[in-house]
Amino acid sequence: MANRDKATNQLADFKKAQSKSDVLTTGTGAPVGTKTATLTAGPRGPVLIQDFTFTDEMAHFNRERIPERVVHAKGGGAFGYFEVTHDITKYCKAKPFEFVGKKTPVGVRFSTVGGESGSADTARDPRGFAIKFYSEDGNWDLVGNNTPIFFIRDPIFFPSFIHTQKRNPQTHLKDPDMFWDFISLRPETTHQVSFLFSDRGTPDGYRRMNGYGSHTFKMINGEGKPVYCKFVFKTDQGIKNLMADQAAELSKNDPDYAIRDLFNSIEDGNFPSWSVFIQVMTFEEAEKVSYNPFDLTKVWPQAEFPLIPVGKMVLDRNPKNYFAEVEQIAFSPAHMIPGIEASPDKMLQGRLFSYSDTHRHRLGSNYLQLAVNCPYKANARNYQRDGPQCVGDNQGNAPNYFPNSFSGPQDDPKYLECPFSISGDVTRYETRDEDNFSQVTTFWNKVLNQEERQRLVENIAGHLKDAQEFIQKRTVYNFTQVHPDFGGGIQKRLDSYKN
Ligand code: HDE
Repeated sequence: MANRDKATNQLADFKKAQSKSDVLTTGTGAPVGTKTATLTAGPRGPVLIQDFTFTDEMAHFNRERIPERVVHAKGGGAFGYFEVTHDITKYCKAKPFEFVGKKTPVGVRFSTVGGESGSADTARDPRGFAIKFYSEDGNWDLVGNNTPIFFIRDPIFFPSFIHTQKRNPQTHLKDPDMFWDFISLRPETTHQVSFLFSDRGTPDGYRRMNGYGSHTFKMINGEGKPVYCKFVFKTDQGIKNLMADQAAELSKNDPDYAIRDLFNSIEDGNFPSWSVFIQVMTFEEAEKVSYNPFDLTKVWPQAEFPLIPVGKMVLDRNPKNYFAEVEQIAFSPAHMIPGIEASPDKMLQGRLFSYSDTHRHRLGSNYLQLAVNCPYKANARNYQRDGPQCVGDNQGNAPNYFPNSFSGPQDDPKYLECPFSISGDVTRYETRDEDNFSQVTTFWNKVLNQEERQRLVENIAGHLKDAQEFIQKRTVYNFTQVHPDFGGGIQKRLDSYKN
């Protein structure tokens, strides 16, 4: 048959791999006589309640849907490995970086942010870039995006920000007034909004985009010495973006373009890979830099903090079952391992609470026991017991209290976090005017070429035109702080929509 790609051929390939069909059973494993007729009194019914074949399946069917992710609902995943190519043990003792040549299994999920689970994965949106490293010291999750920065720098805005990316509470429609009202009231969003409406806001699938841990993290070496760091994953496939009209076309005609592209590429043996780098800043340097190194709306200029090569990430296995391995995979920035610790970045701090909380809501309190989330290279031993959907032996007959005199799991001071000192009063520090434009000005002047600037202006005006006049004005004002041509270009394009 003409150009049936591997994704389309999945069932034919499944059949080829099966020597014979399994015996059909109920959920209890009892073999089933027929799957084509309910049990009825007489040929015309009624159906007998004792028809367990029917009620067993129907009752499970009624409970198949779990809550979708409140953000990043639409996504695709794959599995593979991270391999060390350069020694960074002088910075970090974490197991995945133990020696050159070491391979650590990974699970990765790419996603959009605002859209529902059935929405288009070619929408203009940041892309989630989440990696689970299954290490011998437990699972480490680096839950990043395809952008090195984010819209806001204080987590308190996150629920409201996400509400503006979703649907109007009455009309249930996407609402440009919501979107641009928030964006223009919080000028710290200017850097990421410029990134979002640039060509990189519509990447061509998941393979041709970079990934960033975005936050500043801490790396601790074997002597207990800490440095600050950032993680960068540069695609080996080369950056490729869709133009706005291509993305709009695909959103209509092939809303699963990115998932299909990733699946087929791996099935065809064309394994996507990323070269992994870190940036390192000492604590002394952090005191001296002219900007807040923990401000998530800012990058660390690579001229000041060059990329240090670390390794390569390769994705060479598709999920066997999407729900089991992609819908259920649960990432959290709080899932850290010895050698990796949090920085004071307020957004990272806010995330440390949120992710496990949302997983307990979506997947239940034993979500870490699900196969795809289980730290299978480590040995989770603790005093957590019971709870719904408890999978496995519930830690068997070991003591369930601590301290104890009966060989229960013991703590070890060598795994203590690296101590750090803190100064300053405890209060609520407003961050609205903490230098919102210097780095996006560099983005406009030095990163974008003239055609890219033109498309950026076009893309913003094409969306902003549907917001109310007073919101347009406030928005244009912010972009004018970046460059008069930026705000002026948007205003000119907005005026042309009125004629
Ligand atoms: Fe998320 N984010 N986030 N986020 N995020 C979630 O957890 C949250 C932020 C990111 O493929 C949620 O499992 C807060 C930045 C990815 O499963 C939730 C804040 C970055 C994914 C959550 C942020 C991300 C999520 C919803 C502001 C890039 C999908 C579903 C403080 C550095 C992971 C879930 C996957 C998912 C909270 C902002 C990346 C609600 C509170 C910044 C890639 O817990």
